[in-house]
Amino acid sequence: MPDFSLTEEDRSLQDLARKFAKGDMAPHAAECDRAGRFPEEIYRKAFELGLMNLNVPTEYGGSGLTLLQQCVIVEELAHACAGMTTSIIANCLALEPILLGGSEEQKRAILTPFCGSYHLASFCLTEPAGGSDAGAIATRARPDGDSYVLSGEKCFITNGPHASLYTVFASVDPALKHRGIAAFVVPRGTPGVVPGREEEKMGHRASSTSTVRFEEARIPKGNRLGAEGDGFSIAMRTLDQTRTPIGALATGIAQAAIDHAAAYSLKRQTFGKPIAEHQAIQFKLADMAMKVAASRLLTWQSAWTIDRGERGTLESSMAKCFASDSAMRVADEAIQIFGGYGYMKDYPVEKLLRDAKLAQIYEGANEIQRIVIAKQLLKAYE
Ligand code: COS
Repeated sequence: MPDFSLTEEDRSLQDLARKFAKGDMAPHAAECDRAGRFPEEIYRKAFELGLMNLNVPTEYGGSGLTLLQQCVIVEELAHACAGMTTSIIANCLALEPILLGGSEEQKRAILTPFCGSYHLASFCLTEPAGGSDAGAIATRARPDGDSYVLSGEKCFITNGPHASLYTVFASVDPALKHRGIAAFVVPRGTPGVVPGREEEKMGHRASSTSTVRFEEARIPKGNRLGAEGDGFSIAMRTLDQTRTPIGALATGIAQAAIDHAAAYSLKRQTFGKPIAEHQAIQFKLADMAMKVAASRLLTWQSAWTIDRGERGTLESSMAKCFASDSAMRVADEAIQIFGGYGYMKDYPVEKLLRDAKLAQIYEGANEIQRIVIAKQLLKAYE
């Protein structure tokens, strides 16, 4: 049975993240949500505190944290604002392909200067005609002498307009399907790299999302990660690593929903007593608490599995899928406990529902997670 008690170091990281979340993120969460403002000053501070490049080893200038430590931090940040958290952890997603597929020389040359000061990076896999079917991407990488020429369009790219580095997945040979995909590092200044307009989103409005177009963008062959056909495997292994923190993000949203709803239920009176004394409310709070505890356990179990060196494909999909489905239910019940007030923007719970929704969609829709889970499960019975 794994022991999930946090070490002193884990606890001090949790404290650091909690203080930053409460002091710097939470006071601006409603305003950024309403205005769709990208609070760069908060992201800079996250970088200065070592809360940004969490997965990058210290030898390349990152924070070098275990996945469990990353999850502990992400839950705290998401408790304050899931949108800001998405922008803060997008670097982990974008840099993971370099950690998994890059040579030692590439890691030193790319990660060390990147992590040395505040920079954002974007992971470019999804395309307008292909999100879930990642093996069918249409962006082309045409070899030409010492270069590749990239053409195509990526969409729903977190931090797209603000990134100084993109990790891009493109097909060198569409006939080979997923085996023809390669992964590349593309610096922002490359001619032909064109970030599109910011999307207007339902939630996560403090994060920025756009298309990124590659119009005959020429990049040196040395910017390819791994061999030509390694791209799909690099993308899948990246997502194995990064879906677990999405479980943590969803857990943070759900914990915030309980905290708001429980506090409100003790204050709000109906039929001559606080609504917390009505069983209808108690049953809701109890179900919400069980969902959050189970989400956190699945998330920590997945992180623990991956920290032990296992791939964690099954565990990360379970954590991401269960925690995000649970966050939707818990946020919904929090609104119900607030009644009409919960539907109003003056109260914090409607934002939680809008934010929870994205966790069911990004980093692989929950339908994809269920396919992955079923495939892994059935393997044991073959
Ligand atoms: N790690 C390493 N390799 C993996 C893998 C993993 N987790 N999952 C699959 N692969 C490999 C398989 O072993 C197989 O290898 P071979 O070339 O030796 O045959 C190959 O990848 C294809 O696997 P599979 O047949 O399972 O691929 P499918 O196209 O059927 O499905 C899914 C793959 C649906 C799981 C994948 O496309 C996916 O995760 N889609 C969602 C993408 C996503 O999350 N997008 C969000 C982007 S970030 S916002």
